[in-house]
Amino acid sequence: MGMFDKLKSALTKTKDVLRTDVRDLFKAGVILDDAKLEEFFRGLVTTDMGVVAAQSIVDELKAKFGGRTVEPDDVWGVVKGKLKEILRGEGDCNWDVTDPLSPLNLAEEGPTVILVCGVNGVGKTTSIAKLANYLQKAGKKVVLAAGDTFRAAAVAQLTMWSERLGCEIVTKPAGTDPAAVAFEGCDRGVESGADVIIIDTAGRLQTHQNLMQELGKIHRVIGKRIPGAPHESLLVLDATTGQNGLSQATKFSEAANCTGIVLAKLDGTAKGGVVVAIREKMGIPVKYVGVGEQIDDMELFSPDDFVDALFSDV
Ligand SMILES: Nc1nc2c(ncn2[C@@H]2O[C@H](COP(=O)(O)OP(=O)(O)OP(=O)(O)O)[C@@H](O)[C@H]2O)c(=O)[nH]1
Ligand SMILES: [Mg+2]
Repeated sequence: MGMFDKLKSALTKTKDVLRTDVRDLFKAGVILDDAKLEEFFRGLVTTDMGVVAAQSIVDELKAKFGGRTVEPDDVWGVVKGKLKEILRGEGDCNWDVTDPLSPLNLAEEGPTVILVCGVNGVGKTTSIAKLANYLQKAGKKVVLAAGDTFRAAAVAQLTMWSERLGCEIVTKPAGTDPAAVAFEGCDRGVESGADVIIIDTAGRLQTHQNLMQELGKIHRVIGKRIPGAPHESLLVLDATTGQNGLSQATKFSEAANCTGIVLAKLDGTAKGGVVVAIREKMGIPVKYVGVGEQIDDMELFSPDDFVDALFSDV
């Protein structure tokens, strides 16, 4: 399956919401009145894109077509155009869609360090494996650091991925200070001439202040070993939690100075519109989306592809 088809298929559940709710609203020759716009608004909100974005789309439709008969293609053209505009934001996600590494802020010299954090079970470790796979395919030498020392199984999980990927991994016994693992991961990366060091962390709740402080410490320790690092601090969010996941983002962003979001599990949810809400509410761009459990089930986030996939055959 090509990238676009994979994205389309991942968005199936979200597309279903739009398909069943709104397909009949914009038939050729039908007058676009307030009742239809209200129903469309509800359909959009059901995808978890947030009321602000949904309202701005409906407002634009009303201004352009309100009270008139419509051509479906014209309506969808406006909807897609507006969504793309919102998702492009300030233009900070206009990366090269042909290069999966282009969203990453790579170090100019020496290894790039990527710190990965998020709530329990959102998809951090799997996303790290997917990212490492992309990097290795591009010829980069990767070192992983198993900074989730909270659970022994977490080290085993990342070790399994490192073996499958054939990349080096730094591990320490369960209970070790995760900042020490991160430090050693950086050490090892520098010594071995790695291009990228990716540091896993234990899942944590944003409400646990001590764990948030621990994350801040990991971030600081990395910067002590490699000035300017981490170059990327990725927050992984679980798309299936929709907008509820957004409350996590601010606290993590404060603690780990997040530079990008990986939205995992987009394939399992009808709330794919959450990408739009993230864009509207947070200052951090979505850089990658997870579309399955396999190693190559992650895609660079492109506003155009996302919107086109979302509205293909609606
Ligand atoms: N369908 C789907 N499943 C995913 C995706 N990403 C991760 N998963 C699954 O989600 C589960 C949790 O993934 P992990 O990578 O272990 O999550 P984590 O955030 O590291 O979890 P903790 O370390 O326990 O906090 C696993 O079963 C993964 O296979 C995705 O994009 N799509
Ligand atoms: Mg994990």
